[in-house]
Amino acid sequence: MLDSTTITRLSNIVDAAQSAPHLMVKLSDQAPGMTIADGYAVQDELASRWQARGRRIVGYKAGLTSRAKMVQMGIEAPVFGLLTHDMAVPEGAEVPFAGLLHPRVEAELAVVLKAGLSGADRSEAEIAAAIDFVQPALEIIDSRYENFRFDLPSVIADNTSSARYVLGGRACRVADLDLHSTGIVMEKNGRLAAAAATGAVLGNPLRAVGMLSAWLAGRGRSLPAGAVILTGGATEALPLAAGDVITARYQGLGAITVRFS
Ligand code: OOG
Ligand code: MG
Repeated sequence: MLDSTTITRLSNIVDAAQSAPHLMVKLSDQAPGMTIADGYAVQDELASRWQARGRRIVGYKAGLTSRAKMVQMGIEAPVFGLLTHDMAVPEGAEVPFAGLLHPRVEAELAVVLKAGLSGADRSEAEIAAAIDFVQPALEIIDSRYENFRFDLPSVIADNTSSARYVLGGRACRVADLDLHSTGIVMEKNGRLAAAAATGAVLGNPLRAVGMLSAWLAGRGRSLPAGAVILTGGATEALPLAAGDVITARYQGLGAITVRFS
């Protein structure tokens, strides 16, 4: 693992690129030998800094959990990041394009927990029992790396490209849904742009919650009640331009629309 002086140096680079958004060179090019664990060490350091600045951590996101996303990014392993209160955009609000670098949008299923969840090997029933409701979500990702090109340690250090997210549509109980085959259609400026079923995410997006719980357990942590979890894009992410209107329609769960001003 990299020494703590190097983790601090890398954290300073990412912190600057996220705070006053600008593109940076792939972190692993600036620290040869950087590992996945080093990427999470940078993410942890940034999380402490955010909290010291009054940003509240409200949940987690899983990324690269669908084949479409893995193929798009050329990375074959899921990643985990943090959600803060100020990344949330209310449904129906306009998202200012200013302050974003080269954003993309993903249609995801969001999960909100009513009970804590801990440990590895949680069954689907145990995961479902901890869930308050699931709801459609759009995640706006905005890698701070040039051309959205990165490797695993670098994207993890950049909090897995997170920028904004919107929860919308209808909140539903897990028991009322078939999370293997719920359809999702994404429209860009009124035209079909991508489509998938929720099962594109690990066969059932609840598995992303189980993986997240297992990953946290390996670090002596757990998911608290109330946590919001984004389970990962079901289709490839769509590039955005100022003026775009994105609508994601979820079978039985309503629709979310976001407008980029
Ligand atoms: C990494 C984040 C991926 C998802 O839902 O798969 C992600 C990226 O593609 O920049 O959020
Ligand atoms: Mg995502």
